[in-house]
Amino acid sequence: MNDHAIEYPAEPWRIKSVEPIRQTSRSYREQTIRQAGWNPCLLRSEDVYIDLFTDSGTNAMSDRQWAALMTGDEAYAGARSFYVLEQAVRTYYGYEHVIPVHQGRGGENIMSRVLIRPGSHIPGNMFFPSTRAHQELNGATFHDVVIDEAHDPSSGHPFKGDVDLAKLEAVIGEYGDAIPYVSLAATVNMAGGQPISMANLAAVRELTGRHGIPIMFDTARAVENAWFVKQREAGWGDRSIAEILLAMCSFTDGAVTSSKKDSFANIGGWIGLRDGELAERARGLALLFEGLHTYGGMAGRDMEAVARGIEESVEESSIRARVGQVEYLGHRLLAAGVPVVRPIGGHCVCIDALAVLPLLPREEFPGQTLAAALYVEGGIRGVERGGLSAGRDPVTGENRYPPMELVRLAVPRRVYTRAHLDVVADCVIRVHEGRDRIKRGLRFVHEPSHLRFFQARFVPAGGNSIFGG
Ligand code: P70
Repeated sequence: MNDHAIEYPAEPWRIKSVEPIRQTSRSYREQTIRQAGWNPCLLRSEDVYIDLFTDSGTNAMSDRQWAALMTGDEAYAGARSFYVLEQAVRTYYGYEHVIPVHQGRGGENIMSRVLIRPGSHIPGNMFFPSTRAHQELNGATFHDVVIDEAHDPSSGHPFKGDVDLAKLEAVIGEYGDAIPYVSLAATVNMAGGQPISMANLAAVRELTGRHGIPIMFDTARAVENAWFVKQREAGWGDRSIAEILLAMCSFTDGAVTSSKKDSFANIGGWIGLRDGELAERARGLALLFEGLHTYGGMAGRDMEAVARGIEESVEESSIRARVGQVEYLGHRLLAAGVPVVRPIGGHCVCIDALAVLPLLPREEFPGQTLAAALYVEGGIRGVERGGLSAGRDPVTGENRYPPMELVRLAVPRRVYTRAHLDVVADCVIRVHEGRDRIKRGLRFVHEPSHLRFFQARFVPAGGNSIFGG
């Protein structure tokens, strides 16, 4: 067990600007979730009390980031703000070539188009929906090579994002030349925000190096990963977060980053590469899909905000309080016997929906059902991370049911207070205690073909409501 940080630091900031939120009645929420097709994603945000749908783009920017917005250079070509962003990425992540994109998936699109050919195979430490969708759109097959513990919500393994080297070696043995790169994430979102260790990164680098296979890194939450390395991995406790981040990236050949996570920005992202020739090809595609290679779909002011956010993200007091807040929520739920993924992750607490609703068949989407129930109970919005998010197999068309069926409560950075998290914990605990009332799940009335969880609509499979008598 890794409950090393059961001390919850106070936030290293004070609040300068506030935004009202409102609580609604249960009957109002029953009506709104019905209108939203039982999909919390389709709710209006003003109908949500505490919004833990995502930590992406929902963070509070600092006064310095807001000030930086005013310094944005909006020149079409060669904006000063681009060079500010480029310098920040080079300094903190170490990639020589920096290509701005409008957000992470814009980078995934370009990276996938540049590197993948039909028939490619891509091993990775667990899938992420948008990452895998772009890989598959370009004709690749994804292979999950994460350690088994990552799929076990109750395993307390400190680095559930680690690659199983034997699994990776087997995929390399089978597909060799058809592997354009290994796709690594830090931290692993779908495992519940679980980190990859420095030792494992080094071992993957050594193995792929022998076969000449590059590593592409998803660094959306790499600062959170660096924090866990500092806390949990021998030899790294005395190193700064900035040093650890740079060391992590040094094992990789390139990165795609959504700046909407670690970097506190409301929009933005970038591709980082070491190879000049690859970067030139990526720039060419950025022109087509994002914008000129010195803004890539971002306004100059956004690039300023991201650059400033990168600097703030590696401040130790900042990352300590951020992860501490998530751990606070997780430990309150654990103490009340709610089954959540352990150890508590860097950006979210994930409820094990299969353990809460063991009688619901997977086809009725227990995770989505539980997410809807949390909203009805307390106006709390989480997101399903299970069968619905996994989508259908592109070849067979069958539903994919990953081993874990979770409801993710992602905590935006610098947005909610501990009192809000207590409200969330109390709500989840009440739903858990009354779980026997949830007798049936949901069935589709509208199923989109890509990233279906965002826009799917449902009706209760058992008739009028998910709540039986
Ligand atoms: C979330 C968001 C985005 C994300 C990510 C990782 C590890 C890339 C991206 C894409 C939003 C989201 C996106 C797709 C499906 C569900 C949720 N994660 N890599 O809430 O970045 O959003 O900027 O295009 O977590 O986890 P972007």
